[in-house]
Parts: sequence; structure tokens; C-alpha cells
Amino acid sequence: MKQFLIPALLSLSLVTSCQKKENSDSTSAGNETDTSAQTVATIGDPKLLYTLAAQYNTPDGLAIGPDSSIYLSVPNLANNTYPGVIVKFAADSVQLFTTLPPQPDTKHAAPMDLAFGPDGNLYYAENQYENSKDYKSRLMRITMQNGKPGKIEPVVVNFGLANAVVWKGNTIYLTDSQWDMPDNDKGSAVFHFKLDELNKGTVSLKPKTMDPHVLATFTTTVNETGVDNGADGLDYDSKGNFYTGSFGDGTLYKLTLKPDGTLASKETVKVSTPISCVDGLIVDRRTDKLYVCNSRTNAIQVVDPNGTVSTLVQNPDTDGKDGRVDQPAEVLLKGNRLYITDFDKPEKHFVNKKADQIHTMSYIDLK
Ligand SMILES: [Ca+2]
Ligand SMILES: [Ca+2]
Ligand SMILES: [Ca+2]
Repeated sequence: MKQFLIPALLSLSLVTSCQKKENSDSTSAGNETDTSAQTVATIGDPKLLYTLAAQYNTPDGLAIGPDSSIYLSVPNLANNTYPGVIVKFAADSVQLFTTLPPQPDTKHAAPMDLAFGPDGNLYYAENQYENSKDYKSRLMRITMQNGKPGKIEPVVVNFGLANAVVWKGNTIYLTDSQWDMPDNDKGSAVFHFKLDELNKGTVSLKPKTMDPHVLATFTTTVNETGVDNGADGLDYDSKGNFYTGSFGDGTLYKLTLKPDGTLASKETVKVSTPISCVDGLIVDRRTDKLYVCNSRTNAIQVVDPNGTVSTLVQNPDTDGKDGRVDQPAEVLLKGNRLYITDFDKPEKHFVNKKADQIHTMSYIDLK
């Protein structure tokens, strides 16, 4: 799950960040703002899982397959001269699962989060936002045949920045971190689609509208990072409540649904300490604790059901070679082991300073 710098907005954001700094001396949400200057603690003891080859330079989404093996998407956004692919965890490293069809206009594949559906097929969000701002992102389906990849095709097209996916029953939920509206260029959204509809043919969204597949919308408050990407990570708890968070401003949202699947409520989660940036997140449905990747502060933070925030893992800027996290993007819990992707493609004011030449996956065992 990840986001992108918007080159056209860079110079503009430099200007607005100066203005914001002058004005934001004591706002509560601003106390983590200057992560580039602040000393970052070293917390927890994450281990190195894999060192990845150069052709897997930007690991992102994680999913557990029906056979219990773990699938990893690699969009290669830090160096997309290597094609985006999906790999599987193997004994000492990862093995290629499948190459992916490039989007016809951008000529790139860019797999982000992925999840197996109730039909046994593997679905992935494709994020074309770095390649094109013109709604080229897609939801893709890999038809599985005896554990091997078969046909790969788009099932939904015309997203802005398709990012996280999660299946619950026969419905897939997806975040679009750049779903703008005519009167809101800081928009994002959660979408939902039923499997039945996806099986009837490719769904074409209508950009900049309240498309009927929109479940909820959000507005990013752009801070000094200049990033306006909104809803990013997505998961649900044991009661069926959904959680997402904003990459750009760190706001965490809870969505409740009516029995018919429409939105009942959207609220901001009241957290004990502000979280500056939400990338991938999962809910441990045994405890309903959220595990949130704070991409900006190089941290994995835990949010208890009562809103208490604690930090499980954090460290200063690193290349990741010793297992320390290098801009965590997504987490996956299997048993008590929390797997962490080290995305390593920073934005302005991030603790991670550069996309280095060492590409890694980390893990930490809980309790
Ligand atoms: Ca936007
Ligand atoms: Ca690295
Ligand atoms: Ca780095």
C-alpha cells in the first residue's frame, strides 16, 4: 500500500509547508511533524526475514493463500525498470509466483495489496497513480488453477490510486487513496463490490462521482509532507467494523455497516496519541487490536480497542540489512508472527531518507 509524491504539487507543497510551519506551533496533531529533525527511538526487536534481489526493490502487500503460504506483491515503484510481480515466501527467500500484465496505457504493472476471494482466486489492487493521474488504476483477478496462476484480467477499472483490498464474505472492499470529487481534490474513498457483480464483466467506475460502489469518502488534511493521499490500509474487526487510515494525515477511521451492507456510520477513532501517517494496517481479530504501519516515523503502532496507542517497533533511518524496519508499508499476522514489508521509498519529512540498494522483509514475534 503506498502512495506517491505528486511531482506537479511538489513546488506548491514547499510553499504551503512553510506557511503551515509558521502557523502550527502548538496544534496537537503537529507534535510529530518534524520527524526529520527529531530523535527517533529504537523500540522492539524486529528480525530480518529476507534480503531481496534488485528485481524486487519495493515490497508491498501481503496475503495468506488457501495453502497457508504467503504471497507478496512487489510493485517496484522505487525502480520500475524491473516489472511489478507477485512472489511467494520460500525457505530462504522469495520465489516468483507470476509476472503480471502491464496496464495498456501506462505499460506498467503495479500490484499493491492482494487478497484471496471466496472463489479461491487472487485479487490485487493495481496502483497506476505514479504512472498516470488519469484513473488508470485497476482491481485485477488472477484465476487460480491448482495453486498456479491462470488468466489474469481486470475486474474493475478507472480507480485513481487503488491501494488496499480485503474480502469479507462475498464482498471485496478496496481503498482508493486518490478518489477526488469535482469540489474536493483531497478526496479518497472505500469501495465495495460483490463477487456476483465482478463475475458479470468488467466494472467501469465513473471518476469524480459518488459512484454507487463508494462506501465512504474522506478528505485529507495536507501537512508539511505535501502528500494528499488519503484512505490507505483497510481491515475489519471481529464485530465486522472496518478500519482505514489516511496516509497523508494519519487520521484513523472506523466504519460500521448496516445489515444490507450500506454505510451506517463513519467516525474518527479517538486515539490516545496522534498517529502521523497510516499505511498498511491489520486487525488481529482475536483481540481486535489494530497493527498500523506508520510509514513516516518508521514504526509499527498498536491501537487497542479503547484507542490507546503504543509503539511495537520503531527505529531511526536504516538500510534495513539487520532487520530493522525501513519504512514499513504493510503487515500480516500469521499465528503470533507479524510480517513486515520494508517499502523504502520515502516522502519529504519521513524518517527514512532514501530508497537504498538493500531490499528487505522483517518480522517480529508477538509476546
Ligand atoms: Ca488528490
Ligand atoms: Ca532498504
Ligand atoms: Ca532506506
